[in-house]
Amino acid sequence: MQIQPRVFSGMQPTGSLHLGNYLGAMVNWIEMQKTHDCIYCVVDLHAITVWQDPVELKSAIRQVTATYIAAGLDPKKSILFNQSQVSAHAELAWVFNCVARLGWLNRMTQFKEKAGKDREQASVGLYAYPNLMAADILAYRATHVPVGEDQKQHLELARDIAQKFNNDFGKEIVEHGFADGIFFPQPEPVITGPATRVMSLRDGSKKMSKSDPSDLSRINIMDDADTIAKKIQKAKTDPEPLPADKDGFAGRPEAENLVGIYAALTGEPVEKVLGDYGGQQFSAFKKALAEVATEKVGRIGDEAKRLMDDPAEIDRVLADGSARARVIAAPIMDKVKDIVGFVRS
Ligand code: AQP
Repeated sequence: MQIQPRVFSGMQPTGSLHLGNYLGAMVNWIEMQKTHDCIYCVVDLHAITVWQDPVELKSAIRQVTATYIAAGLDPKKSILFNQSQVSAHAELAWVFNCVARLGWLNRMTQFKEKAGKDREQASVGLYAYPNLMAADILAYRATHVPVGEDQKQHLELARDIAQKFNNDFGKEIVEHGFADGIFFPQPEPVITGPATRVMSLRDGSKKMSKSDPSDLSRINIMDDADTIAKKIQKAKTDPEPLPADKDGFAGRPEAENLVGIYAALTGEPVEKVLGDYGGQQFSAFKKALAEVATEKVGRIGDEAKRLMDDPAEIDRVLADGSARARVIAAPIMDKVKDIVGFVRS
């Protein structure tokens, strides 16, 4: 049971995926399929850490799966599945609830942001979310985790949990045949590309997010061409023309964000975009941005909508992916139980 390079990542079915999810994470997922064994999950257990309407949740799970496939994830090559169908995630999360320390979770900034002022009313699941995320990754002993910048702190916590498990059970890990005393690897975050943190179109200091109450703040993959163009046209900017170089972004987060999105969508360096548009007004640039966004996002959205017409086929993909995920996770979970000291009969 050697540790081998393996990629794991996931998205929450808490609404339609947006440009931030795509550029921050999914572009790297698609690329890593070429070189690695990849497991991509629709993390429905994470979704219910805040209230989800059950009918909408079912639909969102299928929609996220359709978007994965439409964007270029190949269900024959990579494993695509929804988290709740593989019990190892919840089982290992419980073990990690007992490994992670309260002090570690207290430092998590995402919980503070999502719980807001009314912390007492937040679910226990929202608080323990990073432990479940560590379990998602380590149930497959995954080594690489492509995510956006906002997940960096959770990844560090997953590494701490892996390390503490290895330390706490060092003797047992060796007794169960892992001579170097390492059962869980230290998963590496893969946070690369020109758009690791895509910001809201309405406020350049906030990340683009599914849960932002304003739909104008994000470009959803499912948006039609007119809606995308309208959102870009209404995107917040400042009265100055576009800067000629990156230094000119100082104090102008909205300009930096729109140029970053354009660069990520076209594959051009930011310097080249500024070379072409520096000194021009936003109106001309927004027109060009709307064109590339409509072309790229529209194509993925159209294909996802087509796939959504056949929900039985999506469910079949999820069933197949879940079966393949269980084959990897079950023996790892058995070993965890042996190491921790549970009786298995
Ligand atoms: N704005 C973003 N820029 C770059 N990457 C982003 N990601 C999310 N927003 C951005 C990355 O997308 C992956 C999946 O995210 P998630 O669905 O698990 O939830 P999230 O990070 O909490 O994203 P949202 O859209 O803000 O959802 P809600 O509003 O439901 O919380 C992750 O790799 C994330 O880094």
